[in-house]
Amino acid sequence: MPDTLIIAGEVARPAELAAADLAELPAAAQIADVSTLDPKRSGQAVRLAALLDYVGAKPTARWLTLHASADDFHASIPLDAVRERAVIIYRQNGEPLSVKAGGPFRFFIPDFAACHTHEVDECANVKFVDRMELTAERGHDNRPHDAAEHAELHKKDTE
Ligand SMILES: Nc1nc2c(c(=O)[nH]1)N[C@H]1C(S)=C(S)[C@@H](COP(=O)(O)O)O[C@H]1N2
Ligand SMILES: [Mo]
Repeated sequence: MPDTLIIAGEVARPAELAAADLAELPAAAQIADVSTLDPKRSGQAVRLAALLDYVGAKPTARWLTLHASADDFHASIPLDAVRERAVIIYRQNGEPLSVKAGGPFRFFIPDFAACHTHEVDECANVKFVDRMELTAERGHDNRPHDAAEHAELHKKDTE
């Protein structure tokens, strides 16, 4: 499992960041306790908007693709829909976010739609994100399309 997060594509300054680098982003970028956004979640996060500023996202960046090479899961979402609300959870109790919790980096949209109902749905809360790619056009996305595919995917959670 890679312990860095790559941010690439339509950005002025592509970056590869460790959790310690995220922790050094300014206080305004940090969410000390994610349960304030969603009571079912916990940990420390940084705002997507702060990361976009850090890498210098270009105006040509319209889509954000979240890649988890660990299990070959990918979601591509319109950047404008998540720019100001999505966060990346990267720590819990002072430790790197565990794989069990979707770490080391977990994308999280606080007010997601139900699974497979919308481009920005719960399925886009990608766990084990190792690369975030900004593009002009939609990128790779293999989220489940319907309830049957979704049930099949979640069977893996318990295997
Ligand atoms: N890497 C990765 N991220 C993933 C998935 C996955 O299979 N692999 N499943 C997605 C789906 S379909 C859902 S509904 C949510 C479930 O997150 P939760 O287990 O934290 O509720 O994670 C999403 N993130
Ligand atoms: Mo889902």
